[in-house]
Amino acid sequence: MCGIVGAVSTSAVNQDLYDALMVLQHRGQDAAGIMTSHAGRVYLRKANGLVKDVFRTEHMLRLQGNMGIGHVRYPTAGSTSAAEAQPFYVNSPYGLAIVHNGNLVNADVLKQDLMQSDHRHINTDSDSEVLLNVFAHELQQLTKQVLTPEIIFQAISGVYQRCLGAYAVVIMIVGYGMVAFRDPHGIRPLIYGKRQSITQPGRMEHCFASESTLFDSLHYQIVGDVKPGEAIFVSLAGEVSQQLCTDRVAYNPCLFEYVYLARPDSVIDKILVYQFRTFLGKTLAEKIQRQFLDHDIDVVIPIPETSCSTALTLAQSLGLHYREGFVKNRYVGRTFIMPGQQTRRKSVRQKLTTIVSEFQGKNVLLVDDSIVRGTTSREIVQMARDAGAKKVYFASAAPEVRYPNVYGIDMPAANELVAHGRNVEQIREKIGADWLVFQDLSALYAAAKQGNPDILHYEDSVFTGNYITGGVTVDYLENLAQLRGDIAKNSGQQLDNTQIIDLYNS
Ligand code: PCP
Repeated sequence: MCGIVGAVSTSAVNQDLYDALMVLQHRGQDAAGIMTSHAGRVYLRKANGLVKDVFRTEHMLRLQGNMGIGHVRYPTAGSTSAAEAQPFYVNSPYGLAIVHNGNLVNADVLKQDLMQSDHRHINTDSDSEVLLNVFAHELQQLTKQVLTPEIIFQAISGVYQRCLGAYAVVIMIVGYGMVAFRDPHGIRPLIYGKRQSITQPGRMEHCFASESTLFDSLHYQIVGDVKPGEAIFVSLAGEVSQQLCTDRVAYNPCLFEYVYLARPDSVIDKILVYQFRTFLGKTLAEKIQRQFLDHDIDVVIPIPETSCSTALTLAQSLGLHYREGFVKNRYVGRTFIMPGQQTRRKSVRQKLTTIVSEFQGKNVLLVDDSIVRGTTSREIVQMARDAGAKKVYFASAAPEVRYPNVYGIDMPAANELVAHGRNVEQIREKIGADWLVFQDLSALYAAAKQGNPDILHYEDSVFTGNYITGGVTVDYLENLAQLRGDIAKNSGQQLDNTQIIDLYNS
């Protein structure tokens, strides 16, 4: 996942885009970028680092114009070099720039087609550059005369025919406006908002973003989610056109957005993330009551921060005390979205410390939103014991994460997932807890249904191994694991076989 934003305004957008990226920082800590457009020129600043470090006053002053796009990167495809930070730009036709959240599963085939048949040069390993060039090619084929929204929508129909995978996208068309669209399954979120212009009364300003939260802080009103397969074009003058650009649509947003990725105050596809997570606390409590009727839990302790809302409801439902036994250092980022296992492990100990009084002599139930690689849970169980806990029980608000993600979450290799090929007892042993309980998938569906009864099926591949877009073969998964797994990320250190085995066993 990454965070994307785009705005067409009546005054300079640079500050709004910066503020929006600050709100989206939890979706990617690796790189950030903004491109704006003014009087037929584009202005770009992108680099590795957090938003606050990438943009200095001198950069902000250079980002001129009333239209612009922004991105925070969480690397799932391509490398982590600054050159692969977004936005990407291509000069023909018109001058196009993209920000993209998601992952194309047929990027390799598309890249070959683009180079051999469409004679387009792709300069990076990023699937977002591929996506931009597919759109550019489709648009080029159609623009014999004046560019109209209809032509743009036709080009997007061409993108839908060629691109498989997850893509929430905003593309800026220099001199014309910007178009936002979402893949035919609506896997990654994209929300549309608008507000009255202060400088030009009667005019509206428009914004697209990965999460709704930023609309609040930037005073936009939410118009709604961009629908799967839909494209919305906003011209420089603020005229809006929208169209469904494919008839092969299904509404299947990613379940993991609600479990972990999104902020709790976001509403995605009409589901309030906070309510989703609190609901999971009730269902988890019911499961604990069913499985461990005579449990001897003294206290419920969340593993901050995502799990807090679930843990509180769980404690209330079980009639137990909720205590904050772990303190999170707010200056350490989200460990899951850090690239590389060694960085993530080190960061857990830097991120969390214990308040000994909350553990000493107690049977504690630790609650986390999910167990992915098991990095956090292993460390945390040990820390609870070191702090004097008598028994350490563990509850995961999500079911076992058993399969790689191919739609933009950094879980590329099945053998890195602690639940892959293991049953609950084996996972319990691996993380060192006294007992372990996972949420059922049906509870996640029930939580989502509370918020939006109209969506019947979600993108749930990390729990089920069912990849809804098609195009995900065994060969694809093996290749992904080799290219993107932790071993590949550590290849700069030339690990030998023994070190690789150590990495997984440690
Ligand atoms: C992530 C999540 C779980 C961890 C990582 C699961 O925490 O909340 O605690 O992944 P693992 O099994 O591979 O360790 P963070 O990314 O630190 O985010 P937050 O503080 O928002 O919960």
